[in-house]
Amino acid sequence: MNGVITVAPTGPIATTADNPHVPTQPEEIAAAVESAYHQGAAVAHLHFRDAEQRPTADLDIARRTVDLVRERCPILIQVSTGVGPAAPFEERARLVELAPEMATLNPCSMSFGRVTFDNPPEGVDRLAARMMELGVQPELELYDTGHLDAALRLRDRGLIPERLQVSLVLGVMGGMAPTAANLVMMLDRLPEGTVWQVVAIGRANLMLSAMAAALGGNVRAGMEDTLYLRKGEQVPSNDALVSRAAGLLAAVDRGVATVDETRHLILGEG
Ligand code: KMH
Ligand code: ZN
Repeated sequence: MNGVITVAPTGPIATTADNPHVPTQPEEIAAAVESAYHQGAAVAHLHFRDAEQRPTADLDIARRTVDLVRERCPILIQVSTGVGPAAPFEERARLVELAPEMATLNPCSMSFGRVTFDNPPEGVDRLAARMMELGVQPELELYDTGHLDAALRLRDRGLIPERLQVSLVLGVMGGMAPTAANLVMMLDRLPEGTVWQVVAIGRANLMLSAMAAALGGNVRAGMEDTLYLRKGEQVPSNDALVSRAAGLLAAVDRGVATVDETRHLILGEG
């Protein structure tokens, strides 16, 4: 089956001081997404930044960024409700009011580097329910084994769709270590039919993305997850990571899913 590439051009942490090519302003993010779309990305996972490059849940900045992306290309939009681990939960949750096609749902609180990433159970329930009301497809971000059980409980209570869409996130300090064994262990536990991708943070990005391509998963690519193509070589643009992901899929005889195919595969449309 063709693999879906999600571009994650900008995360919650890195700024242009870390890599001068990280897009941070709405126009820059929209340009990076359009370019990634032409390299094969079908989904754009979006974080927003204020004028000082700080992660923000400001609805005006978010709306402007989303509008600029939509003007440029028909890529599917996935808004991050993670925003930045230190942003207040209720502000983060409001972003789904933009009614994007998809949004992330982080099911558990955890340490995230040196800060606490707060996802209180009652708030997660409310956010999940609101996403259902708005028709926003949730992607569950699973940073550890128990996060899958939390996602299954949401499903069993009817708060998320029956078929799970998950990101297996490896390499966040406070979550699972980025090892092949951890990925395989998580895959073994996913319910039949789960739509999954790997989000591999840092040095193991290439190895774990290659595993995702080889094992039939979807691939996330972008400067949210790594600022280096390989040791000592900074990423020159998000495109370099997106085209590398397309190359990984091609190497295992898989194609790259188009936006229409992705609408069908993930959103069940058409
Ligand atoms: N920032 C990543 C470690 C989200 O944005 O909601 C995980 C992520 C989750 O992309
Ligand atoms: Zn993110």
